[in-house]
Amino acid sequence: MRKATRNSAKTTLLFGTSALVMAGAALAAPSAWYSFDDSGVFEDFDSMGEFGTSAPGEYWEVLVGGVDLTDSLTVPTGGATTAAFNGGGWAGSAFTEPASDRALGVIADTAGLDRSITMRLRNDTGAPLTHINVLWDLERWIEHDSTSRGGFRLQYSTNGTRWRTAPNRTFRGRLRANGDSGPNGWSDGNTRSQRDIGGILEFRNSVDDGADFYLRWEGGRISRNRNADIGLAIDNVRVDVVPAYLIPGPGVAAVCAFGFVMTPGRRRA
Ligand SMILES: [Ca+2]
Ligand SMILES: [Ca+2]
Repeated sequence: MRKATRNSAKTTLLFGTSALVMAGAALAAPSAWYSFDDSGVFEDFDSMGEFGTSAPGEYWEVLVGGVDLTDSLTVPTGGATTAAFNGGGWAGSAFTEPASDRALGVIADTAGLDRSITMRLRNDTGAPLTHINVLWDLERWIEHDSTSRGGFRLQYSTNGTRWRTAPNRTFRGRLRANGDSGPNGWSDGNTRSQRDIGGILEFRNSVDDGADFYLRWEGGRISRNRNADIGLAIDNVRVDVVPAYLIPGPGVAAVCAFGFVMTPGRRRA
C-alpha cells in the first residue's frame, strides 16, 4: 500500500483560499492525498486491521446517508444497519481468508440512500494527466436478504465538488445476495466478488501537474430499486498511469495561461 508523504491541514486551507479557482466551493473531506506518479497507487485497506475504526490515512471519505463515517467504521455482526465497515475475515469468523485482509465498505438499510467512498489523489507525474487506469474489486461482506442487490459506479472530480460519472458500464459493479448466510449474517466477500472492475478512464479536462483529483464509488443511484441493500466493499484499488497518454515535460503551461503565479502547496485544478 502506498501512502501520501506530504500533506497538512494548513496546505488544505491554502488551497481553499484560492477563490479564483474554487469559486467558494467546499473542498472534499479527505484532507490528504495519495501522491500519484509513474509508480501508480495501490490500496488494499489491510492497514485498517481486524477491528480498525478509520479508513486508511486521511485519504478517504465514507458517507452513508450524508453522515461521514470515515472514522466510525464498524464490524457489523448481521442485519442491515446503515454503516460503513471494514470487511474481511476476523478471528472466529470461520472464514478462510486471513484476518489481515480488510476492505472498505458501506451498507444502507434504505433504498437509494446516498452512499459513497471517495479517494483523493494528486497528480505528481510531472505532466498533465489525461487518462488513468483504474481497477478495483467489488466484494459483498454482509447479506441482507435474497433479493437485495447493490453496487457502485465510478465517478471522478478535479475539485471534489463537481462529479462526472465514468461514461460506460466498464466502471460499474453490482452484486446480489444469494440467500446464503455466513457467520452472524456475514457472507465471505472474497468468494462473492467481482475482480478488476474498471479500465482506462479519460478525464473530460486534463489534471494539471500538482493538482488534485478525486475518485468516488457512488452506490445510491444503482442501488435504488430495492428495499434494502447488501454490504458492499471495495478492495485492491489500483490507479496507474497510461504511458501512451503521458505527456512528457513540465505541466505548468496550461495553468500559466490563466495568469496564476504558482507556488508549491497552493495549486488546484
Ligand atoms: Ca484487502
Ligand atoms: Ca479482499
